[in-house]
Amino acid sequence: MAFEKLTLKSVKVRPVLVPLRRSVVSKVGSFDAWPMVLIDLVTEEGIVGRSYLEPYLKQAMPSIVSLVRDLAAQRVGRSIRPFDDFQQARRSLNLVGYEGLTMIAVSGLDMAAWDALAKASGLPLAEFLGGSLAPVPAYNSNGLWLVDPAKIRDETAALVAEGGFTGLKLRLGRERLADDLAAIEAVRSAAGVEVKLMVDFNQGLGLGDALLRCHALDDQGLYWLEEPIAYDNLSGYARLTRELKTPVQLGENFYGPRALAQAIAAGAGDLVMPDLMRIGGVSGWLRAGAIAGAAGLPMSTHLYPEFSAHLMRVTETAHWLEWQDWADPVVAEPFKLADGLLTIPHRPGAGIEWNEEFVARYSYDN
Ligand code: SMN
Ligand code: MG
Repeated sequence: MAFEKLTLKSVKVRPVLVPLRRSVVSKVGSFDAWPMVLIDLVTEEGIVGRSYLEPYLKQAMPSIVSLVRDLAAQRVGRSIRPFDDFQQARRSLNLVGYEGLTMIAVSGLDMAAWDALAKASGLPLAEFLGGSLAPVPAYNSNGLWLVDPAKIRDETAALVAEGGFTGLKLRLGRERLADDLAAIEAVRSAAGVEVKLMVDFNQGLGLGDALLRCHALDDQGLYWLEEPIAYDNLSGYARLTRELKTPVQLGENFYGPRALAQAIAAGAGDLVMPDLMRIGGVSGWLRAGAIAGAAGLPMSTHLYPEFSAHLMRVTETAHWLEWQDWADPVVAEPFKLADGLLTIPHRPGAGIEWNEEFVARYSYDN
């Protein structure tokens, strides 16, 4: 059934803490369970737009929940218009800054709003945006954290088998270069030399150490070197990008499309990978995608594989989807992968509904 417009009736915002099959051990933190904020935008017409946020930090959840609730409360009784809502929400929080928590809250609501509009039109989000459904190339990012290199061989085999993956992400930045090299060798011996091996330092190095470590790894045939240094050190990224043969990847910490434009202007990377929670949801992604496309930079995704898969289908320079199954426990019908490709389900919207039994089980109040 199609509707002429959707009117916001209420919002439901629920924090959950979802167990992880493999603990995250990285330079940005270690996590055994994954905090998520589930957002339901309920409309007068009966359509419910859904999205989730993954704010990494349990302690950030109360602020995000309250920001999302406050922003939504201001819109009750109004039509859902994502681009207008995006501008108005940002303007209303301008005086505490456009980035950080502000952008996270704006992004979560924006994704749920687009989901609602696509559902109301009866189309999967990719088709609603003017694209088509086709399998999306994905790499597996569900493991290979900063663990003992001796454990990596078995984990690699398991990760490949989870979806016939031809690309894997390995976290690097161990104290000794020799241990990073041992980890790379362990992945290759289990997955074969053809495997596309993305490596992520999670901003763990200063520029001096990054120059040394990345030059030392530059002949390893790695697919990309992700976030070697602090995300906002654009001149440092520009230097690494100029000096290294291996493509430099960044972007999961771009807050809004303008940050992407600034990184491109600075020559700060070869590849970009915005995160929906920080780039500004679907609205922010569409704008970022246009900028990356005009600059000719390949654009990959970060987290949020369900929404991201739809968006890859309308991104000119779409590159790789990062696959994580972390939301699967609370999603009613998790997305499926085979032969390294994610299949977008033929369902209206982004295709996520909640598994209420598990949402109740993992409900979290701090
Ligand atoms: C990452 C994501 C989530 C937690 C830790 C690290 C990482 C990535 O930066 O790119 O997947
Ligand atoms: Mg990363």
